[in-house]
Amino acid sequence: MSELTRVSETPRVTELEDGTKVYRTAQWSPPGCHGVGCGLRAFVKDGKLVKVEGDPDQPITNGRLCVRCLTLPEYLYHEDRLLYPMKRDRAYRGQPDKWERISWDEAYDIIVEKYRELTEKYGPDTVSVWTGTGREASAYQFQTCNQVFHSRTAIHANGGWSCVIPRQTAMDWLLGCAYVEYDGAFGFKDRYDDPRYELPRYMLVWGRDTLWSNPDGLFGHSTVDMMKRGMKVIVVDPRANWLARHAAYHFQIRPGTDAALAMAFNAVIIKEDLYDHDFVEKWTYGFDEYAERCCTMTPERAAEICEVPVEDIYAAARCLAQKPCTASVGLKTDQNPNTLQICHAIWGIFAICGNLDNPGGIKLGQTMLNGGSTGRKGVGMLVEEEDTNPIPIAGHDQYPAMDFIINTTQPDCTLDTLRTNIPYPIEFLFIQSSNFISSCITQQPMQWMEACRHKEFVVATDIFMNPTIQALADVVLPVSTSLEHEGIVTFHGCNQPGQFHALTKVLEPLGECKSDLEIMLDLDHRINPDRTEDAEKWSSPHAYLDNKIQNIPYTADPDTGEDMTYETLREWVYGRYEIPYYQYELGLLRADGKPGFKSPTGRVELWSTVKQHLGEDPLPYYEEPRFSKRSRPEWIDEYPLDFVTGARRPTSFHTEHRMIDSLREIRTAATVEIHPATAEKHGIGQGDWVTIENPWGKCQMVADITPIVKEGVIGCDHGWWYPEDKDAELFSVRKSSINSLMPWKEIGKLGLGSHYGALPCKIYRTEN
Ligand SMILES: Nc1nc2c(c(=O)[nH]1)N[C@H]1C(S)=C(S)[C@@H](COP(=O)(O)OP(=O)(O)OC[C@H]3O[C@@H](n4cnc5c(=O)[nH]c(N)nc54)[C@H](O)[C@@H]3O)O[C@H]1N2
Ligand SMILES: Nc1nc2c(c(=O)[nH]1)N[C@H]1C(S)=C(S)[C@@H](COP(=O)(O)OP(=O)(O)OC[C@H]3O[C@@H](n4cnc5c(=O)[nH]c(N)nc54)[C@H](O)[C@@H]3O)O[C@H]1N2
Ligand code: SF4
Ligand SMILES: [Mo]
Repeated sequence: MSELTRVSETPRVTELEDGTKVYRTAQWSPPGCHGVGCGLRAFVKDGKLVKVEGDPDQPITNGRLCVRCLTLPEYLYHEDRLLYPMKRDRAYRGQPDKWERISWDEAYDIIVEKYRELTEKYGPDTVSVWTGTGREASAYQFQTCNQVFHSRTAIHANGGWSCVIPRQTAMDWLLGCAYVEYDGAFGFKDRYDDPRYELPRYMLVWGRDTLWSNPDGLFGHSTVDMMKRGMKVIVVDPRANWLARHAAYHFQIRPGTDAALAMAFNAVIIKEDLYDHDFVEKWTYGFDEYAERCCTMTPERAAEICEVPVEDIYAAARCLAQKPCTASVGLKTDQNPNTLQICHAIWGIFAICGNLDNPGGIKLGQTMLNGGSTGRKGVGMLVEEEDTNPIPIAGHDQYPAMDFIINTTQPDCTLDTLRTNIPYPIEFLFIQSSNFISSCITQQPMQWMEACRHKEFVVATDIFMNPTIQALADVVLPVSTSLEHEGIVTFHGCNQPGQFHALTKVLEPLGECKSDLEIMLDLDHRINPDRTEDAEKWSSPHAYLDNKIQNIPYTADPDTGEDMTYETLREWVYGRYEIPYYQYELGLLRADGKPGFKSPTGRVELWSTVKQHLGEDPLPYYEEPRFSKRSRPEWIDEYPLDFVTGARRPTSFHTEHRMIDSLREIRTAATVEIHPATAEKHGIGQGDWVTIENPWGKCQMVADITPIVKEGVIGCDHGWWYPEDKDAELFSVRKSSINSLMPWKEIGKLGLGSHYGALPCKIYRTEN
C-alpha cells in the first residue's frame, strides 16, 4: 500500500497580470455531484468569481469539465440563492410569503429548543436526518444523526434503498470486499502506461451511463480514454446511449429483465468450459451449485425473456471470459426488486473468470472509509451484536436483513412509520440535501409530503428554496457552495486506488451561508457542550478534516513522516495513492489479515451463506418484472407501453440546476423519449406536451422523438420542478412528476431494490 504523494507541483494560487487570482481546487457540492473531485481553476477578480475552467493538472480529469461546473458563476450569484437563515410559523407551511429572516443564533436556539422538547416527549429516535445521494452533506449524515442528535433515524427515502446499497451489498456478501470499480489505472502516476497495468479487453457496461452521470466518484470519460486505447465495450441498456452506439455488442433488453441475461452469460462460460478453473478451485465457494443454477437459464431462454439476439449472448459471453475484462455496473441494477440476483450473477461472471483484482480487471474495494455506514450487526462476517435497544430502527422489524446492510431506516417502511408512529414517532425532521417531494428520491412523493405535513418540527439546509422546503420547513439554513468552504473529496471513499483532493475555499461565502460541516459542528457545540470523546475532532472544521485525513490508511506527510493535515493537502490540492493488485493473496481484505475474502467462508461466495442466513435463495434466480406485460397481460390494452426513467442529463443533478438559465436553454422542460413509430401510432409530434398515465398516477412532459428507445418503450426524465413558477403551488412540482407513477413498497425480499422503471403506461397528447 502506498503513501499519499503530491500529484502536481503547480502552485495552488497564481495571479494574472490584471490582478485576477486563479485558484486550483477540487469540486464536490453544492451544487450536487458525486465527489468525483474534478479539478477546477476558479478565476476570482475583486473578490468575485468570474470564470471556471478545468485544471489540466488533475491527472484523471485532465482539465475536462461538465457544463454544470462551467456555469458555476451563474449558480453562485443566482438571485434566488438562500443567503440568511429564515423561519416561518408552522401554521403557514406551504406559503411562500411568510418567511422571516433571522440570525444564526436564533435559528440554532429554535432548533435546540425543539430538539430538547421533542426528544423529551418521544425519545431520541424521534429526530430524523434526511439525506439524498452522495453529495458532501451525505458524508455528515451519520455523524449528525448518531453523534450530534443521538438518534438512529437516518433516512434515505429511496424505495428499496435503490441506489448503490444493493450493488454494494452484493459485493460485500459475494465478493467479500467493499465497493468495486473498473480498473482505470487511477492510482498510477503514469496511468495506463504504468508497466503493472493491463488494458481490459472488454468492459461490460451494465445499466450505467457514465459519460453523463460520473457516478459514485468515477470520472466517466475514463471509459472513453480506455476505448481510445483499444478496449471494447459490451453494453446492456434498453436505451441506445453513446456508449451503446459504440459497443461491440449492445443488448437492448426489455427493461428489468437483467438477471436472465447475466445468468445466461454465466451459462455459456460454464457450458463451454471457458472459466478459470484454478481461481474457482482456490478462491470460490459453491461453484457446482452456482453452475447448475446458472445453466437453467439457457441463452435461448434468456434471449426470449430479454428480447435480444441469442447469437449475441454466446458471442459476448465468450469475450467476457477473456483476461483481463472488467465491468462498469450502475444504478439500474439497483432499481429492480430482483437486484441482489442481478448483481450476484454479474459479479459471478468476473469471479469465475478470475477477473478479480488482476491488472485490468475488477478492482476490489478495501473498506468503507468515507462516512459510510455498514449495518449495526456487521456486514459479511455475520457478527450478531447484542441488541441493547429493544425497539428496531424503523422498518428493520419488517426487513431484519437491513440490520446487516446499513444503519438507516428501511425506506419504504419509513413512510408507514411517518403515518402510524410505529415503532416510534418521527416528529423532528432535519433535511440535509434531499428535495424529496420533487419527483426524485421518493416514489409517490405527494404521499410522503402528506405524511410529513403535520410533523412537529422541520428544518432544512439548502442553497435554494425548493418545493420540499416550501411545503414543510419551519426553519431553513443557507448552505455555502463548494467554492465557499473547505473540505476533502475522497476518490470512491478511498477504498479504490486513486486520488484524494482538497476542496478549498476560494471565496468568502455570500450572505451568511455556512457549510454543512460548520452547521453540524455548531449544533454539536450547543447540544453536546460537554463532549469528551473525540473532543478535539469536534472542535473546528480544520480539526475535523485533519482527523478525517488521518483516519485514512495511506496518509502520512512524506516530508515529515508526521500525520498529514488538511493544510498540507490544501497546498497540494491533490494527493495520489496506490492499492496493490491481488489483495486477496496479500491478506489485505480481511480484518484478520489472512489471505482470502471478507466473507464468512473467506472465499468468493457463489453460493451465498449470508443470503441463506437471511432467508434469501443463496443462488441467483430470475424474477419477471412485477408489472410487465407478461405479468399483467390484462393491462396491455389500457397501458401498451413500458417506461424507464432517470437517464442522467449533463444539465442537471437530480432536482438541482432547474433555475440556471443557460442550462434551461439546453433543456427547457421535462422530456420523454419516444420512438418514431410509437409517436406516429399515438399522433404525437416533436415538442408536443404529452400526458403519461398509469394506475398509480399521471404527469406531463415534452415529447422528444428519437430512436434512442425501442418501439414500445419510453424514457422519462425525473427530478423536474419549475422554479420560475413562483406563483403556482409548490413551483408546479406535480406537473412532471414521473415518480407519482411508481408503486411504493414493491421491493425485493430482503428490503432492497424497487421499480424506478420497467412499469406500464399510456401516453397521449395534452391539448394545451
Ligand atoms: N424516476 C427516478 N427517480 C429517481 C432516480 C431515477 O433514476 N429515476 N434516481 C434516484 C437516485 S439514484 C437518487 S440517489 C435520488 C437522489 O435524490 P436526492 O439526493 O434527494 O436529490 P434532490 O431531490 O435533487 O435533493 C437534493 C437537494 O440538496 C441540495 N444540495 C445540493 N448539494 C448540497 C449540499 O452539499 N448540502 C446541502 N445541505 N444541500 C445540498 C439541492 O439543492 C437539492 O435541493 O433520486 C432518485 N430518484
Ligand atoms: N448529471 C447527473 N449526474 C448524475 C446524477 C444526476 O442526476 N445528474 N445522479 C447521480 C446518481 S444519484 C446516481 S445513482 C448516478 C447513476 O448513474 P449510472 O449508474 O450511470 O446510472 P444512470 O445514469 O441512471 O444510467 C442508467 C442507464 O441504465 C439504462 N436503463 C434503464 N432501465 C434499465 C434496465 O432495466 N436495465 C438496464 N440494464 N439498464 C437500464 C438507462 O437507459 C441509462 O442509460 O448518477 C449520478 N450522476
Ligand atoms: S462530474 Fe461534472 S459537474 Fe461533477 S464535479 Fe466533475 S465536472 Fe463538475
Ligand atoms: Mo443515486
